[in-house]
Amino acid sequence: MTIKQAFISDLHLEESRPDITKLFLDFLKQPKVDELYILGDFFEVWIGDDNLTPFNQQIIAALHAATQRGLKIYFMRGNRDFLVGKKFLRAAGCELLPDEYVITIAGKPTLLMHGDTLCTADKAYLKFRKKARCWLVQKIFLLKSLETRREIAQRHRDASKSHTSTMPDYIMDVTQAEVERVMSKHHVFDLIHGHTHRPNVHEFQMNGQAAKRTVLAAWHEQGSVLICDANGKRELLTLEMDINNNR
Ligand SMILES: [Mn+2]
Repeated sequence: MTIKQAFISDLHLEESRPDITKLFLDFLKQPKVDELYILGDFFEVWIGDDNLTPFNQQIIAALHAATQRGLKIYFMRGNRDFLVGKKFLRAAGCELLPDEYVITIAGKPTLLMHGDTLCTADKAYLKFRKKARCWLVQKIFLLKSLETRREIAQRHRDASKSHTSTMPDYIMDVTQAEVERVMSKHHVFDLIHGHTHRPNVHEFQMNGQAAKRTVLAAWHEQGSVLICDANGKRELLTLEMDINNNR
């Protein structure tokens, strides 16, 4: 049996972008793949599994329905949806992946990541990340009312936007040394990640071997799905926005 694997990241799904939501839901109805890997920032923001807005429920129901039809869905957390928890995963039928996970694509071990931890020049973000990923900090946050959580999340997003816009370009991209450190640690020469919104395939030499880093595209103006088949063929599927379905 030939297995087809699809990789997406940085959809940043939110209520105010029904165009992107529709692209994803339409893709999910007939994905034509066996496994779907969501590599983080699937949601623009996730303030807790108990935030069951009609929008979130619609997404959960669609994911669940797709898994019922036989699609395996793997979910890796990003820097926007790191609070995705067990309740969401169970309801959506998705399996959680750790922040660094090696799978086999066409016989080759390939490392999957969201990509935020590769941007080691952004010290301010890494400091925030350390705090935000602490279980106690998360527990205290999740005890707050949904309204308070929504306000805090909005403040963080505003601060993050102004931080990102004032930082030089190279700081917001990955650090090559960190890429090679993590790849070496996992003994892989293939890496797929998102986060930077700089879709590309970077080929380089590592420990005397050819190595490859594939960066997935964000879903701002169109949808983007990397599809890999068992023979090593890779195809980039672009999903065009329906112009009649305006924002
Ligand atoms: Mn990200």
